[in-house]
Amino acid sequence: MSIRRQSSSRALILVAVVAGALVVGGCSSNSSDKAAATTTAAASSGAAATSTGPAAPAAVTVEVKDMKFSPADVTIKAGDTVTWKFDDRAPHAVQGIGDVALGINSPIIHKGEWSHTFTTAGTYRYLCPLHPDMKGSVTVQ
Ligand SMILES: [Cu+2]
Repeated sequence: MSIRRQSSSRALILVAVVAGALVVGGCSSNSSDKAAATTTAAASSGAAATSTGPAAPAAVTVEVKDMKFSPADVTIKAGDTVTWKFDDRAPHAVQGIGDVALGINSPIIHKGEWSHTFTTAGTYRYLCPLHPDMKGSVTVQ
């Protein structure tokens, strides 16, 4: 019984001390503490954006082989680059379908690579003009 009473009075003292510290802290340097906290948060979120955000463009490779694009449909983010890797018995090309895909126009390539960077969101369909059954698409988010 006496132990319990003692511990509860200790708890009361502890609460009073913490409350006093909060009041003192609030009075002495409230605005500068807030400013420091805001600066720290901004700095850490900025660092996170640098390491994992959209600043790092990705590269996606589409194989042009066995008379097909593989994978035929890819999804990327704006700013990413798609590289078509041509390695087939026959030469092929990548040609955009429709006005939205006007900039997608590779030369005819037998062995080699051609890249295009997509900066605007949308779905871009393309085909091989030499073999119109060969089709693919790039979806830019
Ligand atoms: Cu072809």
